[in-house]
Amino acid sequence: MIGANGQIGTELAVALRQKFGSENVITSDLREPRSPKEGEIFEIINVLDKPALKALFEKYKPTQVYLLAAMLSATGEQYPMKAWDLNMNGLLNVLDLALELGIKKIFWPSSIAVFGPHSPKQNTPQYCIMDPNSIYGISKLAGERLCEYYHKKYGLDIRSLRYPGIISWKTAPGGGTTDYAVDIFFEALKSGKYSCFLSADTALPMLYMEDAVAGTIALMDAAQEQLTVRSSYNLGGISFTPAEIAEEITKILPNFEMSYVENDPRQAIADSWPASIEDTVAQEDWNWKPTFDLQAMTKDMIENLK
Ligand code: AKB
Repeated sequence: MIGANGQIGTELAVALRQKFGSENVITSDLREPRSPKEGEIFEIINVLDKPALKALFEKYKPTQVYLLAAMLSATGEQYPMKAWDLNMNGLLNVLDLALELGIKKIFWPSSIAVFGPHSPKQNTPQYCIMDPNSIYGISKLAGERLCEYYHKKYGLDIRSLRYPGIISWKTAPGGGTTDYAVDIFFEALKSGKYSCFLSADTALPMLYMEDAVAGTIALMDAAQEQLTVRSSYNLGGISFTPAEIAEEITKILPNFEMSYVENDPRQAIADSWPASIEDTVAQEDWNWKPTFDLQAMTKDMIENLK
């Protein structure tokens, strides 16, 4: 797993270690994890350093690679060329080395950021107009096209999900537009209030980490012939606005106060994204079914963060 110290990697790695055994999962990132555990194999790697990545693959001979290293939407707007470089060349390095070294299976995350202002806003379908206008979304859409291309042209077994905003309590996300929906829980418990950088009525698709991890593993376990999408699968979970999540938190923490900051650059990114996602193709192909709604997620987040 490359980019294993991030929000998704941290929890996906735990699930993969449980499934395959610690000795069979190699995690890697630019820096050491904050709390390395005994018996876990970790390597420092920069996915843009192709010779070092090749040496790593030759050392461990992985059968599957999870490429999670990426720059997200908000940070991407601050460093557009760095985001493009990491998101595109990181993927190309892995795809090329997979072909060269015969690595069997790749997981690469895409995002709801592949959609844009002319995509249908509600229940955005698998196939529709896609005109992303953030560098992150543009890189993810280009990446999806590359994944499908490498699958069709070279037979590479690459699988991908269009993650919505992922909500979790173990590791905070960093640099995304959907991050408010995680920050809000930390602040609600710490200070009893939260100042939100998105407007009260900005609905966005979100998913609880437990569902995201289960969905990722289900996709990776699915038989090849079940999969009809080789770009990236739509993955819907919960759709809610800042006002709705604040209301849900208030049911458990009655003194919680929410305020809103205007003119944050992340608002424009959020406004260009879907409010909700339609994911029947994932349901039909590999039985995707999320289990957490807004209420269950809020309860679980607060219980665990406490
Ligand atoms: C972001 O906000 O950039 C990410 C995403 C939706 O891909 N969480």
